[in-house]
Amino acid sequence: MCTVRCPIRVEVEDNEVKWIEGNPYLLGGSLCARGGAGVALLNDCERPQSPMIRSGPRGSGKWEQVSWEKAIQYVAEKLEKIIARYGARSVVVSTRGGPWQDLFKAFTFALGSPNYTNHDSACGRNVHHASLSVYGLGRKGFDLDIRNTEHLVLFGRNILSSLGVAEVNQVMDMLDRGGRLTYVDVRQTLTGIKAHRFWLVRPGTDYALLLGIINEVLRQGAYDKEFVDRYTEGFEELAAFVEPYTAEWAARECGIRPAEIKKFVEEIATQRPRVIFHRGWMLARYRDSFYASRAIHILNVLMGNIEIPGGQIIAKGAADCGVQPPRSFTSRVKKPEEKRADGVGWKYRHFDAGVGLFHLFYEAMLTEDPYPIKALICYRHDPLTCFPDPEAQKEALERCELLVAIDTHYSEFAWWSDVILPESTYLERETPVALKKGAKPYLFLRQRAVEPRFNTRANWEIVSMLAERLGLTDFFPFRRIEEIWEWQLEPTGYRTEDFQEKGFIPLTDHPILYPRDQLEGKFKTPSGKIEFVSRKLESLDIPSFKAYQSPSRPPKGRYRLVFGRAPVHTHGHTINNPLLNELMPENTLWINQREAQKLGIEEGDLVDVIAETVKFTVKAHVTEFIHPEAVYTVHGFGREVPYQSRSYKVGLSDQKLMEGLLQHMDPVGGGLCLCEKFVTIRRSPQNPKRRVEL
Ligand SMILES: Nc1nc2c(c(=O)[nH]1)N[C@H]1C(S)=C(S)[C@@H](COP(=O)(O)OP(=O)(O)OC[C@H]3O[C@@H](n4cnc5c(=O)[nH]c(N)nc54)[C@H](O)[C@@H]3O)O[C@H]1N2
Ligand SMILES: Nc1nc2c(c(=O)[nH]1)N[C@H]1C(S)=C(S)[C@@H](COP(=O)(O)OP(=O)(O)OC[C@H]3O[C@@H](n4cnc5c(=O)[nH]c(N)nc54)[C@H](O)[C@@H]3O)O[C@H]1N2
Ligand SMILES: [Mo]
Repeated sequence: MCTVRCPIRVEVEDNEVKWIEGNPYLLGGSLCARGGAGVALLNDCERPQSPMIRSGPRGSGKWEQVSWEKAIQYVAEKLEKIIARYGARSVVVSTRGGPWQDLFKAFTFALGSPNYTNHDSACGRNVHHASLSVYGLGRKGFDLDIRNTEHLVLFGRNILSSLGVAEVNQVMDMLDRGGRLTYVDVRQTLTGIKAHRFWLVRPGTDYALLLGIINEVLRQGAYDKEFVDRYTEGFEELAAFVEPYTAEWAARECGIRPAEIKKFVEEIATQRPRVIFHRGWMLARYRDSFYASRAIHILNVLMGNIEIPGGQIIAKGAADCGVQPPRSFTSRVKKPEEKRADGVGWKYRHFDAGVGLFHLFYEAMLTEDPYPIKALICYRHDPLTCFPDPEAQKEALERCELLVAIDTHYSEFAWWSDVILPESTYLERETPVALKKGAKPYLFLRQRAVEPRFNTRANWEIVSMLAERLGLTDFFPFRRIEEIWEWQLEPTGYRTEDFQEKGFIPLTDHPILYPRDQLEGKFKTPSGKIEFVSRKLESLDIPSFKAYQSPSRPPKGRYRLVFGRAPVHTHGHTINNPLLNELMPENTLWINQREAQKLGIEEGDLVDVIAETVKFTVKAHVTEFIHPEAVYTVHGFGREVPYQSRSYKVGLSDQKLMEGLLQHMDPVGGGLCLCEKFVTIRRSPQNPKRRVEL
């Protein structure tokens, strides 16, 4: 239902799911609406029920239902032809990241292609790269001990709506304990109304606010001098850089009061080191988000919140628990030495080459530079919903001879592709063993709760069939899940039965913290220290600090389009779920009251939201709790798959409005600047005429 993958416990009777709840040991039984709605996904007939091969032009909706043998044969033959003509490197495989990426990454390498990628340039890439530049550890390199913190500070991290159950539980416990919450957004949210302090800022000015806070922290001496002296590099340069960015200056830029920033810093001065500035994702969507994100990481370091309860705890792996890690599929293959077609690792040396940047493959498709890309396989990933400007994407996809979607739904990409390989839902399949890193690492896997309703297969079964047909059995000789589990688990000393009791295998019973006076070597930067001045960036002539540039204001009649999530939906793929659709069938356009008044728009009126060639008409939500420069909507709607009757053409699609943004990335962070679109708003002529009271 969502890539947070909250661990669940499922009750089954006669191959029917009767009850789904959060894992009692990890979540105390809690689950969100989406988790509970898994039952409706299972029995939903509006999902692909057998493999399908396109029989008309792309997107025409003409399909032939075929057997698995025929579908695998078709995909394999096409791949072989493409590989013979253009080389294995012309195949790109993308998945939604997460613990099972190992399987598909290994499959990509086994094919002989270096081009494995994922969704992240539209999600957390800037935050990830910023984290690497400061700590040498990626975005997931820390576990946040929110439960025990004194003060949680959130920049557009709408933690109670855009949620993971474990994190929500932690926040609620923290609030119950008397912890403080500060929330910064361009609109009010479910999280903001529980916060002690809510700052409504001008869109895109978080970097200014962060610089102002750093300036004030240094001015008040409200930082951990000992920690900074011992473990960091570049403090003098940081201090010199932030000098002009005073709290007064920042407050003006963001539209809040200067005294508020000072008071905030006075407060955290007494609470540190147990103060967490959440790294989030949202700050990855403006053109200076990489530097804003660095500023957040730097503030955490100034608080000295590393390796303490209530702070940021370096994520531990199996070795920290004295256990050998489970075997990975990538250990069975050699990574091809070829250059990546997205340029990451050679043309763009400052980016993490692990997954590269998906959107840059579109450029390679169009230009054939550095070489042609002819096949794209997407597993659990819907690029046409994930990336801006689907029409621009389709132009590039036209250059591909094979598009394969491995999905549980008709994604927008599946509908456009050549072959749909339907995966069994998470309730109907097993998954390989994975390791959850963190303060308390554990091993987990998924068991099949019920047998598949339709002619669908598990991810490992699909890989097994493809590997067999393509002669890649050295890489994937497995035919049964038990064989996979046993092979993976062998070095760990654990057995499959050990998952029975709790649904996971804890590798420790207490959080593991490194001694705070022995953190040398824990940061994987070139200097081994936390780098305020990044040696890697500087060696590539990229500055560690960037002068602030005020975001442009929208021209008259236009607004900055911002977006977010609703608690009951996951991106685009739950909109058609019968239960969740009932809870939230459509999205609306939030607009500031004064602006609405100028445009003659009242609550519930239909409004036209217009980009260049794209227009949507939806209901307006008029509120004083959104910045006048912004309009807001929930992402995922405006779908165009006719087989999904509940969601077909309902609501507006933010990504379709983002015309021209497909290659608009933060050049240093690699993230796409999804919040840099201005749209025109007007009251729709479709509204009934207003009666004039005489
Ligand atoms: N305009 C705009 N763009 C955005 C965002 C936004 O808010 N606005 N959000 C961004 C963010 S943060 C992210 S993370 C990305 C998300 O982008 P994606 O990762 O592409 O999105 P999802 O909808 O999570 O999942 C993609 C596909 O996985 C399928 N799926 C779900 N469960 C399973 C399963 O068990 N097996 C298989 N095989 N498939 C499954 C779904 O049906 C869906 O088609 O989008 C980004 N892009
Ligand atoms: N229910 C639900 N939960 C989810 C997901 C889901 O699809 N559904 N997806 C998961 C995923 S993949 C992700 S990445 C996370 C995302 O988690 P978040 O990043 O917390 O969530 P979003 O809802 O995308 O965006 C948060 C907020 O950013 C605000 N914003 C826009 N511009 C600015 C700005 O200039 N400054 C500030 N401070 N705020 C701004 C928006 O108004 C919005 O309220 O959620 C995860 N959890
Ligand atoms: Mo995301």
